[in-house]
Amino acid sequence: MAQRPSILILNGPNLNMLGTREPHIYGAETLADVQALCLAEGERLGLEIDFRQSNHEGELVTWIQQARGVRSAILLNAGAYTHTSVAILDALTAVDLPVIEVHLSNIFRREPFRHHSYVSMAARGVICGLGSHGYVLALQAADRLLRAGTRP
Ligand code: CA2
Repeated sequence: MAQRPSILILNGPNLNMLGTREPHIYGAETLADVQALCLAEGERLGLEIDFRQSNHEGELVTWIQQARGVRSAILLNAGAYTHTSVAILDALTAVDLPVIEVHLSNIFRREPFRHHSYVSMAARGVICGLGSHGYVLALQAADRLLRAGTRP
């Protein structure tokens, strides 16, 4: 049987705190709940899911680099690094994979410093403001892109 496409889902700093504070912004689910949603949707779509979180910019960069030639697509919620990290942008640009950017909150309804994303420059699409359902939608979008065989 052919191998299933492998999707790397990366979560940046403080997303391990989901469900513990600020539920009015980020929802009441924990990151483990979001992971379970993604695994279920991956199963439904026939995708292998590798779901990770790190509070360290360099670790995220390393994981992105390691995805080259191994993964089929990357879903990324880079947390606050979204708005600051040229290093993550450079890694995403170099990896030559379709990238979908996800945010739980609608970053455009929040503070002005959240309105700019370095990640977006390397992303095929951006989903924000729909909570954990955004991850499910991003997986569906990745599946569709991969089936269409489009380039990053
Ligand atoms: O809306 C998103 O998904 C964000 O990427 C979340 C980041 C934020 O810096 C971005 O601007 C938008 C922050 C994640 C922090 O999550 C927490 C959850 C609960 C308690 C504390 C932090």
